[in-house]
Amino acid sequence: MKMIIAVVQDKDSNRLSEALVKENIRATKLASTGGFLKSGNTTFLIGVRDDQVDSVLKLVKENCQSRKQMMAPMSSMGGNADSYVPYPVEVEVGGATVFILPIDRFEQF
Ligand code: 2BA
Repeated sequence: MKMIIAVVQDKDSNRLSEALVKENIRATKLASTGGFLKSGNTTFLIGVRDDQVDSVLKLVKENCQSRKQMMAPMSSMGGNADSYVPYPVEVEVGGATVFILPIDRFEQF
């Protein structure tokens, strides 16, 4: 078994959950915050059999798109005067950041 952890943009999270439910894949959605932009994103925990990993990755790819986002001036460059950026910076936020971890043991009670 594998645990797929996928960080996706909030705008894509409903579409992805619907696609997972439709394919009968169980998942947990967590409200999360990006460390860099400090804005909300969604983290999915998806526990699946090894042979389901590729189809889940396909669903994530199909339902999550990358977008450009503006970072407000000085919102995350360290917060001191030396690193102050007086203009908004455009950042490309990926469709999904995905981690795939082995599961040692799975139990449900
Ligand atoms: P954030 O940390 O808010 O990052 C949003 C986007 O800002 C990133 O998109 C990247 O394009 C840019 N960015 C992040 N750190 C940067 C830096 N130090 N310098 C310049 N630009 C930077 P993505 O890479 O697609 O990441 C989207 C979200 O996925 C991240 O939101 C974070 O919540 C998560 N993430 C990405 N890489 C991760 C990692 N290695 N571990 C844990 N979470 C990660």
